[in-house]
Amino acid sequence: MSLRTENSGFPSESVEAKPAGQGGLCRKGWTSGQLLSHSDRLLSPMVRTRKGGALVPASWSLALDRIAEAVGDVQDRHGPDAVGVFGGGGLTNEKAYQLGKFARVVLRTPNVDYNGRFCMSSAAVACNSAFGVDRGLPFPLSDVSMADVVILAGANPAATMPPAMRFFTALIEKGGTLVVIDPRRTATAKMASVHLQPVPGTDLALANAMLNIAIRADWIDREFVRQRTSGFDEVREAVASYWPDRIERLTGVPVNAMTDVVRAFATAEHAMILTARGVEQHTKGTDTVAAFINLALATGHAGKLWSGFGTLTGQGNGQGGREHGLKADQLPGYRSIADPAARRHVAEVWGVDPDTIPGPGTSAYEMLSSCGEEGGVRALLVMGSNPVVSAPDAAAVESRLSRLQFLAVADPFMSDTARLADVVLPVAQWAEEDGTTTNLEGRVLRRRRLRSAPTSVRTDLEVLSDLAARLGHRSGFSPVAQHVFDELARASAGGRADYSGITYVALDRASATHWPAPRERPTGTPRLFLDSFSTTSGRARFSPVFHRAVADPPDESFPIYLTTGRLIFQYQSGTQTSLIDDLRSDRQEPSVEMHPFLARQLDINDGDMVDVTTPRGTTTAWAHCTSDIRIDTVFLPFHFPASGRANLVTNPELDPRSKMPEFKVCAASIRKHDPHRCNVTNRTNGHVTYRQSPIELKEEIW
Ligand SMILES: Nc1nc2c(c(=O)[nH]1)N[C@H]1C(S)=C(S)[C@@H](COP(=O)(O)OP(=O)(O)OC[C@H]3O[C@@H](n4cnc5c(=O)[nH]c(N)nc54)[C@H](O)[C@@H]3O)O[C@H]1N2
Ligand SMILES: Nc1nc2c(c(=O)[nH]1)N[C@H]1C(S)=C(S)[C@@H](COP(=O)(O)OP(=O)(O)OC[C@H]3O[C@@H](n4cnc5c(=O)[nH]c(N)nc54)[C@H](O)[C@@H]3O)O[C@H]1N2
Ligand SMILES: [Mo]
Repeated sequence: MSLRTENSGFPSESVEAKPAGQGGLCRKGWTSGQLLSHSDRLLSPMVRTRKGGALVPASWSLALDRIAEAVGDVQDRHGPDAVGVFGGGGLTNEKAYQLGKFARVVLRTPNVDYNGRFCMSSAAVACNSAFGVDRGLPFPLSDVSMADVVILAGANPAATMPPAMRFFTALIEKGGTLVVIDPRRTATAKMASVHLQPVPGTDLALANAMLNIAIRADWIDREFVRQRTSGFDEVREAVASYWPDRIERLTGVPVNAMTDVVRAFATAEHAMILTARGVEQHTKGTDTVAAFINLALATGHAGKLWSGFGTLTGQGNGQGGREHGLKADQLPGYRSIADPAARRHVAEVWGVDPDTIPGPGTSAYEMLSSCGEEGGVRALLVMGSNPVVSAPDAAAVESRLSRLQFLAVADPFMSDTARLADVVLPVAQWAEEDGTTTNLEGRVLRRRRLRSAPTSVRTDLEVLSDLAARLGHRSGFSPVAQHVFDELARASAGGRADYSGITYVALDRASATHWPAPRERPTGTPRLFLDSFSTTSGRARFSPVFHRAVADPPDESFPIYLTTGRLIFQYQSGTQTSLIDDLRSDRQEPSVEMHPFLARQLDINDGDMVDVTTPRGTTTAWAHCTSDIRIDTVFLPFHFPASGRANLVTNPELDPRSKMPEFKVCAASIRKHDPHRCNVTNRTNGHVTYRQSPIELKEEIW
């Protein structure tokens, strides 16, 4: 999402500069200029002089010395792996690259990961395995309006990507069909031609049933399957038992609705499936994405113009953030850290011996949950994330972070995570520094510095350069974004995400370039797969995948499905949007969406304060009654801090392949808020759990 603003005195970007949004900005974008000069902005490093003491302003040299000393001390006593790095998908490509290099070269720790693990990791694993590459969309976003049928699974772009809505609107206006799969009747679902409203956590079964229908109706593109894919027979066998009427009972989606959607999709000339977090943030998120990819491949809707599978990106640099080595298992250029050839190539660019580059480290949640533990991380550097609000089972994460020997946070604001830190570094914001980001289409965009940062703050690149110098690396960590980009481009050469043909000069001249852009094809590749897929065989791979229950399914004590997600005028963990007055007026307090029938059964009225409880704990929110949600499901936005955190109750169980937590479904109970009625403490971590007698959802309201 673009963050340039007009009302803050900056020129709005031209349509050419931001083609994916065609120059449009959502309201968060228009107002984010307020953050540059906001009075809550951090203007001095803050240091805690003793454990349990207050954070007090300090000089940069004192703050950086404290970090270097703590790193040295922890590593002397517990080894290099005891220091961890936690980054963010909002950081520019240059910062993501430099932070991954800093971890491997300066800290020599394998433990580096980032909040993108909570974002797009399931889609990334599924796309790599099916197509041999992970680029959110293998085509420009504007292609959406050229398709005849688009299925949006677990995505609510009307709230989360408003500038992209013009393409969906154009699709509908020219008579195309938009199908939305979401347990809630969202603003996006209201625009759609068809809305399927499944039980949370059942999309894999739904996709398999849709493929079952397509196979039995002979809507398979046999020629495409034969010529351009591998593994279909196994998938045909896998979906054979996904009889639509059986899956109707599991998902709540009527057979005739499934059939109508499959007919429209499979028989369309051009059709797409786009997924987002609604189907990805599950313990079976990777397999669910694979099930939708299977459907697209079997019907021949991939590797062709105006057709294909894609996933909608999240954060400002959600795509670029996962290409340059900020992931525990990855080196720049989207290379595997376990691949000897990749290690040799990157080691040469870094000027180090390949054997000194650590192997794969722990994933984001695993790292957070190892904090302060024997054999785990003892000192952590956080840059560009606020896990106290955004990580699952947040109270447990918060208590682990407090048990660290040392926590450093670089943030323009005093986030809830920064409040726990021993050292907080105030850093520059987007308009005050150069860099590049890569959007969901793999299009590399130049971000130009528009004004100077306050003199007392430094950029993240300066912070890494200063820290590297203190830890014995006086070269190799340039604070200049363009130098870092040039090195990143060399490190990526020959990798999956090849930037080696891209330069700042070229980006400044043309609008932007889609990777892969190797030196011999610097103009890049807007559309992938038209001739062949990026796998070694050139064929797309089917994967047989099977439905399984959610990790924490409803039972008598916790009878309701809870899902979480976003509101249009709030952003992420709220560090930034909570400061903007215009945005605070819109549902600025924690709220829980529930169907009026469910509310009536629970004796709850619209506007009551309620406790939402799961085996992890309780969060408190205002009841927001709406018939736009399934009767058996409630929805919590995750933007709010303190006792309104949705993540106090979410399930940290991980997808075994992507290590994505199950943010999108767990079992909950709900009751009117009553501070005196907490009657059960059943958690090892000491959190109090409220219990209620089981509700019986009456037959006739279903
Ligand atoms: N306003 C706003 N915009 C944002 C952000 C923000 O915080 N605020 N964040 C950005 C980021 S980082 C991201 S990742 C994107 C996310 O963008 P989206 O993925 O569109 O957003 P979510 O609200 O997380 O989830 C989308 C939908 O999934 C549905 N859902 C929940 N459970 C299930 C399920 O089991 N099956 C299905 N089919 N659907 C389900 C929810 O009801 C929700 O409407 O948004 C980006 N844009
Ligand atoms: N329950 C639930 N939880 C979720 C999700 C969900 O759907 N449900 N979604 C997940 C997803 S998709 C995501 S992406 C995560 C996001 O959650 P977080 O990782 O917490 O992301 P943000 O809230 O954007 O936090 C970014 C922090 O970095 C700071 N910051 C911004 N720009 C910069 C910069 O340039 N440098 C530095 N050093 N700091 C900067 C901001 O002020 C803020 O404090 O949340 C995840 N958590
Ligand atoms: Mo995200």
